[in-house]
Amino acid sequence: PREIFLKDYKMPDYLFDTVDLRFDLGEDKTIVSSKIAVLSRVEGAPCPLVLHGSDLKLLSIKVDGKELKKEDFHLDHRHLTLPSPPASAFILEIVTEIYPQKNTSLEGLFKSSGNFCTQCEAEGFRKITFYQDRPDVMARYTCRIVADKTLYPVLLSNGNLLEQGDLEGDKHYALWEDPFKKPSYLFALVAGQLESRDDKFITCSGREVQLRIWTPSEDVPKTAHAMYSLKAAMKWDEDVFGLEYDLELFNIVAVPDFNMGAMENKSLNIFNSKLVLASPETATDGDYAAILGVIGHEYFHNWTGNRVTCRDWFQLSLKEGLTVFRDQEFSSDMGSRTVKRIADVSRLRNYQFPQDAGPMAHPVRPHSYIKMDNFYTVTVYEKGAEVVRMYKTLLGSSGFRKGMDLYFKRHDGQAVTCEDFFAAMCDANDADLSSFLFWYSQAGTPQVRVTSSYDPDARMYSLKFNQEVPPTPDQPVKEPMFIPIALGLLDSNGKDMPLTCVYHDGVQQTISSNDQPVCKTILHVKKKEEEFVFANIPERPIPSLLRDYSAPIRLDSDLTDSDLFFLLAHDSDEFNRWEAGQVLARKLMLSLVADFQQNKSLSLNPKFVEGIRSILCNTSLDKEFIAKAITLPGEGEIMDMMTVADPDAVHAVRVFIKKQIALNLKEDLLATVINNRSSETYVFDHHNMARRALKNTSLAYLASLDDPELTDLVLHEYKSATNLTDQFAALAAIAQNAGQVRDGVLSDFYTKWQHDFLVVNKWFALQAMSDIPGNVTNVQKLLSHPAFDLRNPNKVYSLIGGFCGSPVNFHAKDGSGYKFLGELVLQLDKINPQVASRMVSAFSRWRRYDEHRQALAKAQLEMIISANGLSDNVYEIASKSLA
Ligand code: HT7
Ligand code: ZN
Repeated sequence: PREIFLKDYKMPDYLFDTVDLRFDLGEDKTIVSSKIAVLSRVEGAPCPLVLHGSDLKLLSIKVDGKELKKEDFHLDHRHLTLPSPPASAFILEIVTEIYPQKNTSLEGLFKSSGNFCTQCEAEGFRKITFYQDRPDVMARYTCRIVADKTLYPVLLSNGNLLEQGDLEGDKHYALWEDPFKKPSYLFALVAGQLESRDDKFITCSGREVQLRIWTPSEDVPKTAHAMYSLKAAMKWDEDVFGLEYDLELFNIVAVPDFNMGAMENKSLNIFNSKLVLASPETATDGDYAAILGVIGHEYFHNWTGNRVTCRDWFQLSLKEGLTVFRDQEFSSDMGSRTVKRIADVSRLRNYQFPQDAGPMAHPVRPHSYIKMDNFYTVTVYEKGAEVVRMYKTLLGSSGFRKGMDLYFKRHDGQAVTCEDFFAAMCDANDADLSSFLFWYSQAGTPQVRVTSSYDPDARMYSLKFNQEVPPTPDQPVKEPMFIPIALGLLDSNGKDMPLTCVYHDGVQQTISSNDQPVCKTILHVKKKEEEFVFANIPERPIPSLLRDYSAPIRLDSDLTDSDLFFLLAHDSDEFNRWEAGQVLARKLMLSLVADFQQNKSLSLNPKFVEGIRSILCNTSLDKEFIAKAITLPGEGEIMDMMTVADPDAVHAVRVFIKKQIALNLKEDLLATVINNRSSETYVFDHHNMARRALKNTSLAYLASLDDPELTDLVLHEYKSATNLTDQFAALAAIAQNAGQVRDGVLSDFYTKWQHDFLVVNKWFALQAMSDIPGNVTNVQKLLSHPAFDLRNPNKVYSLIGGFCGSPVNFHAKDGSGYKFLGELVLQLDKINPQVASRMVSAFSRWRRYDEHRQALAKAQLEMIISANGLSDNVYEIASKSLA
């Protein structure tokens, strides 16, 4: 397979002005006719026009109306080349035949539940027709769709509907025109039996926009929350960024077979059904929140991605990092900012940190790829969002907004780079952020060590920072990063001290004066070693560092346990209160893991239990915050901190602490469950979600004791639940403990929900993720369950992905988990390479485990890589994992 490098980027020699497409959708084949108005960029300098194409049957090709003969073009399995096209503007017409019914890759044009649907990002358009399938080729499109009227009554594409009508032979057509220039990856078509929920939105300038959410008719009642989310997102983008929607129509279509969550095609967003459909009985609070976030995300792409797009795929984070940041801010504004921040940081730590420390580590802007699909990663998305967040931290809200305004003013309608975004931020604020660009080019999570000292006589408090950016594949040596550290200093009453001035590099910087006290500042840490000395500090403070997690780094400080307990109780930065508890928990878990490995008996520090009790019983705290604060760090997070990851020890320790907490706080937990039971009607708002989160977290603690009385309580919660959040939480609580009760409830749940594929997927995932020893056999059995289908990505992610997320069973010492995955990756690769390569990623950190496990996992990777006909997708991940 060929590797593509950022350094080799070249502007296209040909530009396309307009593209007129016609689709004749048939039962066994589809004919795609395209008519492209081509403009030569370098007039008079003849050069070949190379079009991408994959799995296409070429029927005809014409230049300026004249059919080309075989010798006038060259065709291989990836390209169609015209060696000497006309030197000035010309019309290129191409007709191809494709087979959407056989397309199980879910890329290009495919069928999902009987409906036609497209997915063109990143390079799927080339599976539809020959084209310069790259984001810097932007053109205006029309799309005529012709199809059977009974089978496909609804025909949709981007932009505005120009015409529609009947044709002979029970066929009909629709003609769509998108007035905005777009790259091919934003093209979309949907044809099928769908019905819509309709609504409208009046924009800030008074224009009316028709909103339609399309699903199979029986699902329309489940689209109310998606519609609410869409309208909220449209309003938010106007209020916060001054960005107004630009067409009269906005369509969303939900499909059950989709490789990712959703796709932001211009005015025709296509969504995985699980991110559209929700009712209180069939979706959890987590699903409701995910729908809000993803509907927002795809809508926000209309400006950050569509109006201003990426020059090349290396710049993916330009649109994705920025749009994730925007959806995070939107969700924060719609709920609790702290809780959302905690959830986002946990995601970063649990998924992105391990990627940044493994063989697939890559910068936010990668330097190379074999298959672009493999770079839709937590690094590009979540770390990319943190990079955008740092601009806001450094420039302030209004500075950030000025930068965004300038970005749109300069680049509307263009395909640009991360430097263009950076330049807009700097220029709008007259700021010099030069070394900040390393965040785009250097992989690896910076490790920052902070040491403090206090001089009571001089009333000076010093913080010394030392940063290390670890080596990553192809990047052994790194430059220091520009790290914004938000900080406050707490006095002995737990109050923030006023910060007046700080000495840095021998230069005194004023922070605030007496009449306008400031208690928080942002330190700009740019060198490998750097000291900041605060003046006028009356007593030894307790520092609250990296407030609101102001940079995506691993921070290590000289705070003692008692400092951490103090911060947990008093920090005015709620994120850092949670963080203090997590640091304590991580330290505790690591020391118990060491005890476990040395066969010492485990005992839990009573101060830790008391800390949890004081949070649990603190009525002044937000309930969702409490739920987060009493939840222990995940097993992956702890393993990630060990030299040799030991899944069994980490699991045993986490279970031990959970049970100890449950035992010691049983009465408080019981009271929490009883006092926070849900009302009859389900309401999706912060207050009610927070109650449910706290009640269900407490319930899980209690259930861990596997005590018959408590099991009865959990069963009661299961049976009396009036919404899926409570019912599924009770089911999950019971499912922790093997036995008849578990089996009975799992089968009851399936019987109840077998007609709803989205709920059944949760049922698969719950069983797949189970820590019950030897669970691989159960998961193996579930592969042949009538509701399972290897061709549906959601089912694969639930069952196979879920299983790989259970450290004890996936990493079982006998290698059964690895063997299970190895065999499945090869089966899946024949069906859907994108999904297969996501699954094979579970092997990528095999070197983190003991030698015995390493050998077993490596053998599976070697078996995979030596298989015949392996896709480029799986090859890239497997080969990089073995390198
Ligand atoms: N921009 C979208 C990316 C996407 C995608 C990429 C590769 C293969 C399939 C895909 N489906 C959607 C989604 C987003 O981030 O908004
Ligand atoms: Zn996106």
